[in-house]
Amino acid sequence: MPSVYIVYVYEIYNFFWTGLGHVKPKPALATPTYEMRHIEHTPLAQDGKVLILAYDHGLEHGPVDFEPVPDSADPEHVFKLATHPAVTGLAVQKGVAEAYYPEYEDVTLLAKLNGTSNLWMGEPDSAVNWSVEYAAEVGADAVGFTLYGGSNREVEMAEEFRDAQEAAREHELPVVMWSYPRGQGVKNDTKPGVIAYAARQALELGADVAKVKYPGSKEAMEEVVEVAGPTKVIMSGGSKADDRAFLERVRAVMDAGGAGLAVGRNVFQRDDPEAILDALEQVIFEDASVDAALAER
Ligand code: FBP
Repeated sequence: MPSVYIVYVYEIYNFFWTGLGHVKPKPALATPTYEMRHIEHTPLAQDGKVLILAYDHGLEHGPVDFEPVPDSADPEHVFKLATHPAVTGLAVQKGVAEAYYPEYEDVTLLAKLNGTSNLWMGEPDSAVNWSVEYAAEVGADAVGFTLYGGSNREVEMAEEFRDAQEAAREHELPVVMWSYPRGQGVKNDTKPGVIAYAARQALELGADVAKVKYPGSKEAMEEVVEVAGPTKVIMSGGSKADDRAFLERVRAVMDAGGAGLAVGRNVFQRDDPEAILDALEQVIFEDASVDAALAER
């Protein structure tokens, strides 16, 4: 029978079946393929969990972020921290990767492809500073890209992301989106609905991991994780908080089904950064409570 008739027969059957109050069965969704291939089988995830040490602050915020612990201005100090077993990737810009990564090839290198200084006063935007091809040549195991949804520059940024994401697929590199709504279209970038939108945008545009701000509660984070589908959701560390408050946020993210954390200042602005990495290892990878993680120290 020609296939067109088969379709007619199927549609007529459905018309009567659903007309009788039956729910039309939905075709099973195919298993997401890129997610599985690019994250689970790359060093960026361990047991499906992610702990990225972010160190692009020298560009994004300037040396002021290194003042609390002056040693942190030295990239070597942070590359050494990235050898902690809990760290699944170190996010740096091109110049830092070129200068230091060759000595630390055991570190999983996440090439942060775009970034802009705090000296820029225009609508939120981020210059693409290196290509995926060049990052792969330097040794990158993953790439990262900021998208400012709601900025007047969103369209151009999304187009730049498209090029990077497709090149990353060719190189089989997982893609992390720093999904930060801000700019003229965004009144409040910490509203749960805005953060959920940011996570969804990461899924829609093809990111494997969405790095988003904490939406304020475990319940709100559950919604964020839900709408991101197969895209893993990780929390952005934020400015330095005390140990308990910080770990409680991380615990809430994990309890909400999040995959982990990308953190900078809450590690390298501490006098004992290894101690907080130990605690994060417990909470993220060993499912420990905050009390248990703090008691270990
Ligand atoms: P923190 O954990 O220090 O917040 O770092 C995460 C990060 O996304 C960095 O990669 C980036 O430099 C910084 O935050 C950008 O912060 P913001 O744009 O919110 O000032």
